[in-house]
Amino acid sequence: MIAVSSDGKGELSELRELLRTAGVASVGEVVQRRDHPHPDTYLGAGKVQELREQVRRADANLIASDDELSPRQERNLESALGMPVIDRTAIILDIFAAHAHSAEGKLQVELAQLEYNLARMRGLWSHLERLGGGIGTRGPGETQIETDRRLARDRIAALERRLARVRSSRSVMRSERERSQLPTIALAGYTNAGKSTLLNALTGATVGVGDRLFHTLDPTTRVLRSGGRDYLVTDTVGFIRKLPHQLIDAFGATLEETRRADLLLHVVDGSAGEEELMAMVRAVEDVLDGLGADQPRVLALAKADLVDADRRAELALKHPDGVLVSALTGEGLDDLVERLHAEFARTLERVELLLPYGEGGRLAELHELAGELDRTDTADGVRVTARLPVQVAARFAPYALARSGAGALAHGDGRP
Ligand SMILES: Nc1nc2c(ncn2[C@@H]2O[C@H](COP(=O)(O)OP(=O)(O)OP(=O)(O)O)[C@@H](O)[C@H]2O)c(=O)[nH]1
Ligand SMILES: [Mg+2]
Repeated sequence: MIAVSSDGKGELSELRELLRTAGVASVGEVVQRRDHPHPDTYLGAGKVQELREQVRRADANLIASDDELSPRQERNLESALGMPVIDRTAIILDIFAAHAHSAEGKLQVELAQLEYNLARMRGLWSHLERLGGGIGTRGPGETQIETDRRLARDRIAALERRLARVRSSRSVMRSERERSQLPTIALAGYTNAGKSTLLNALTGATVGVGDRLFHTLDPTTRVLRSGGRDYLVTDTVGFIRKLPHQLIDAFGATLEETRRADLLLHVVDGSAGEEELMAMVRAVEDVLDGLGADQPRVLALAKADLVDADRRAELALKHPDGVLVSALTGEGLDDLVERLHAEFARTLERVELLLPYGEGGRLAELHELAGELDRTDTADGVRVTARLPVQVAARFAPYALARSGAGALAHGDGRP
C-alpha cells in the first residue's frame, strides 16, 4: 500500500496508523504540495507518474489517500494506476465496522457506510448520465444505479427503524441511571489517548484496551468512589482529525452520553509532541463544540510514565490546567480525582428542598450525593438544605422551595 497526501503538511503517520489498525502494511508515501487537489485526479500529472513508479518498485496493491476523494477523483486515479484507491473516510469506516460489537454499534456503522456509498453512487450516476447523452436515452447502467440507490435508501430506512428500537431499550437503561442522580463524568479524547485505561485505573473496571485506533466504540459506565462520594464515569468512542461526518451522524445516540454528562474529562496523550498534542486537543474540541457539549472540562495529560523531565516542564508551562497522569504507574490519579471533586464543588449550588414523607428514598439519595445535610422535619415533609452540583440540583428541582446561586452559598444565608 502507498499512502498519498495532498495537504502539503507531509504528515502521513496517522494514515499509516489507521492502515496498521486496518491490517494493511505501508510500503511508501507520496506527498503533493498544491493549494487545491486536482479536481479530476486529486494528484497532478507529475505526481501520478511518480506514484506509478513507486507502486511498481514497491509492488504495492492498494493506494490510500489521506483526504476524502470525490468519486470522480477516485475513479480516475484507479484507472490511471490500475489498482484500487481508497480514502481516509473509507478506512475509518472499515475500522469501525471491524470493531463494532454491540447491536447498536453495528447498525450505526452500517448506516454510516451506506450513507458514504450512497453519495458515491450519486457521483457515479451523474457520470453515466453524461455518457448517456441526449434526452430520453436511459442506458441500462443508469437504470441499475437507480435501482441500487433505491435499495440503499430502503436499507437505510430499515436500519433507522431497527436503531430506534435498540435505542429505546438503551434509553430505559439511561433513565434508570439518571434516577440514581449521581453526578456524571464523560471521558472524551482523541483515539488511542488512553481513555479506557484511565477508566480502568480510576474505577477498577476491565474495559478492553488496545494499541490500535478506535478500539472502543460502545459506551461503558462505571462508578468512581472517592471521598465518600460516587460519580458515574462513561468511556466512549474516541475522536480523530477529519472524523467522517457520516459517523458523527450515525453515532449521534452514542455521542449523546458525552453531551449529557455533568463534566467532561478530556484525555490527551501527554507523551505526544507539543504540536501533535495541540492538534489532537483542537480536533477533540471541534467535535465537542459541534455536538453542543458545553459542560466544564478537565484536561488529563495521560501516559506520564513516557514523559521526560524537559517535556514535563514544558507541559506544566503550556498546559497549567492539565493534570499529568499515568494509568500505568498510578502517578497523578489522586490529583486528578481531587480536581474532579474541586470542579464539582466549584459548580455546587445551594438548594432548599421539601421532600414529602413518602419520598424517603429520595432523602437517602440526597444523603449519598451531598454528604452532610441540614434537615428539619415539618408538617409537610422533610425540609433539607444541601449543596449539589448544579446539574444534579436541576434534577431535584421538583422539590425545590427556593434556589440560591453561588453568592448565597458564599454567605450561607437563607437558612431556616
Ligand atoms: N505507557 C503508557 N501507556 C498507556 C497508558 N494508558 C494507556 N496506554 C496505552 O495506550 C494505548 C491506548 O490505550 P486505550 O486505553 O485503549 O486508549 P483509548 O483512548 O481508550 O483508545 P480508543 O478506544 O481506541 O479510542 C494502549 O496500548 C495502552 O496500553 C499509560 O498511562 N502509560
Ligand atoms: Mg478505548
